[in-house]
Amino acid sequence: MSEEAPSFLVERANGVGFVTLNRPDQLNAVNNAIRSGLPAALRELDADPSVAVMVVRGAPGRAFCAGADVKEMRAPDSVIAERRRMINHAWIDNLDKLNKPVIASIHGFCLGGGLELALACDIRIASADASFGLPETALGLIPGGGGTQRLPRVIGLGRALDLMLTGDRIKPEEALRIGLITRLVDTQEQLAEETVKLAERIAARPPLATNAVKEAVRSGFELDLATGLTLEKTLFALLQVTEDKIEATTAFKEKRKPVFKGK
Ligand code: CO8
Repeated sequence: MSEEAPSFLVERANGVGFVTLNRPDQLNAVNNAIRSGLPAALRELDADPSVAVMVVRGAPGRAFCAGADVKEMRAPDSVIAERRRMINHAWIDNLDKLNKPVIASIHGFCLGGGLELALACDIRIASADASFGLPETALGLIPGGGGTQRLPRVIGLGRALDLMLTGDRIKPEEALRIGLITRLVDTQEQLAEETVKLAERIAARPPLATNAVKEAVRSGFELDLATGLTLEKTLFALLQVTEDKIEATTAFKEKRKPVFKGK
């Protein structure tokens, strides 16, 4: 792979937007081009009416993503400036602002910032060659892309602390068992196929309802139960008057396939 090759690729097909990390020789480690470009690419797909679901994946090879590019790491001039930079350029946090669902399609190494990126996605599917870990303490660091916060929310406090304090890598069967991923297939080829099938299946559903589910669950997770239930009711009420809801119930009565417009 020449240095001129783009660090990530963006494609669209059948209602699905794909962002592919494209540094396979460096195990798709996150460089500045990815850090600055990937959030904007996802935002663009999120705003594109032809796209209903997004997929983040790694170019074929040995990794989804082996984390931040360790070779680019430099000691900052000032810790105050570094803290400010980390907060202002929290690129993975941008995924929290996306309305449409994002699927992380994971093969090979999924480490450090790579796992943190996957944790910011809504569904994680992996192939049997995947391995997961947050090795940052071995570098004298802590996960800085949301791992300390999102991992406990996904797999629970005890398991998250175990993974972060040991830096241990876990296999996909274990990741499936503890809920870090929700789908597991055998090969990278199957992963590519199953990811597309899954994304297209979700993309075929009424998009306003899909996005509302994402909002209800993600926002509600940070709220107390009563406020979350109110949010759910508000979104439910809003959906009641959409053309897609009327089409879905009419099609059910008429025993035909509904045609959704995203309105
Ligand atoms: N950064 C830069 N280059 C990398 C990285 C990386 N994270 N990982 C692998 N590479 C490169 C190697 O340098 C090597 O390049 P080259 O052939 O030019 O020497 C190539 O990829 C292949 O790697 P290896 O030869 O090391 O392959 P091995 O099979 O021997 O080992 C491992 C694979 C175990 C994955 C090993 O490469 C490794 O330990 N990599 C580092 C993993 C790591 O520590 N990741 C965490 C980084 S810190 C982090 O992510 C903090 C996130 C903070 C904010 C969020 C931003 C993303």
